[in-house]
Amino acid sequence: MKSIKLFCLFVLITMLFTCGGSGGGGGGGGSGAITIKGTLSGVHATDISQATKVIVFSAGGTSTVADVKSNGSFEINVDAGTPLGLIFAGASNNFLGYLTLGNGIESLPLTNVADGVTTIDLQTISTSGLINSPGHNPIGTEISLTSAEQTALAMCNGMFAAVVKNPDVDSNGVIDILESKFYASTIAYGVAAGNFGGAMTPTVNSTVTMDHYNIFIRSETATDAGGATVTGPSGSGITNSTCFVAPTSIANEVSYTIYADLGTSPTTIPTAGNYVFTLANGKVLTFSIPDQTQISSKIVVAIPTVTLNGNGTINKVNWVYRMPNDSSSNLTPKALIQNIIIQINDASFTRLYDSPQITSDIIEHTLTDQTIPWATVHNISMAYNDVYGNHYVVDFLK
Ligand SMILES: [Ca+2]
Repeated sequence: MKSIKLFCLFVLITMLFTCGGSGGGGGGGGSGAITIKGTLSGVHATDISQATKVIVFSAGGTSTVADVKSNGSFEINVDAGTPLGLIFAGASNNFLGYLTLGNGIESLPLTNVADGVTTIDLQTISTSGLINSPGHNPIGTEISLTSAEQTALAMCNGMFAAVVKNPDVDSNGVIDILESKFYASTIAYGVAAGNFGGAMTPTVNSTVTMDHYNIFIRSETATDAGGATVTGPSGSGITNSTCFVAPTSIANEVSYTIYADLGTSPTTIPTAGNYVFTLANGKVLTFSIPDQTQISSKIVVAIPTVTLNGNGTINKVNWVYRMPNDSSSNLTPKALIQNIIIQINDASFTRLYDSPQITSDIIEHTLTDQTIPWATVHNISMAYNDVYGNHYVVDFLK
């Protein structure tokens, strides 16, 4: 299986070059403007009364700031189409708390907003420590998500949620966005998801095999580019490991990767806990990676169906997105997915075909090269980015 690992690594690095870092802007609007509003209250009124600003930000680092009025109410205008974290700041730009929608969804997933919605009123927001819960939860009303989509979203928003819960990644007491900094982390998985077994649609394993992972961090501060080491939590197998400087096409963006240079990771999923990156300039960035032990059943898989021409060459590939253990969970692509690339390889892992990057609203691709014999195909990789900028290379053997 080592050859598959190395192959998947190559795919990941290829995607980095293609995508320009770790997901960039997180998809992008086009779904219209929305006003988010609410009123702060709750048992921790003393703390929350100190809130002077409400901030929303995307996994790509775009942000909007609005004032909290003296009566605790706020309104902030955002673009739909991208998940957003929502946090509160005090007068000294200190972090006071974040909005949760419950069940592990620590962001406003504005990727599948119902038609005609222009306002989401969170109503009275109750506070417990740093956790803020809306009086009105928009999931299921203004935001359309099935139960399966909520489960998948909770899994894939974990890395972004870690920054929502700790938006002062450099630990200097000031929310990074409010000091013109942005740090983010994403994850990439190589996944062995099933076999075609002679059919034109593969059989999907109910729990897929996580083959390896890479963790990416990125900074929008150019002076962070001098190199980095990382130490993970106990059991991670990562101690003072040198990070690989990952390519990015975004100006001033610095990206580091764990394990891109080694070709494999010490465990198939990262151990939950704090990963402390020490940069050559002395800066220390702490990212908390959430529990990944459910990923093999809660990951989204893109399942291809291949259609041949009369002469045995591949005509087109269609696909659906679903969870491995729930064949009925036909997921709405735009709720979870940014884009996908289809990669077809022969037995020596020579690339036979690369699709262009395909946006989530498209689930069929007719090959621009109609001369590839199905008989020579060894595997198909459905390599997609989720709406939080995480990467997944979902591999099916023939
Ligand atoms: Ca900071």
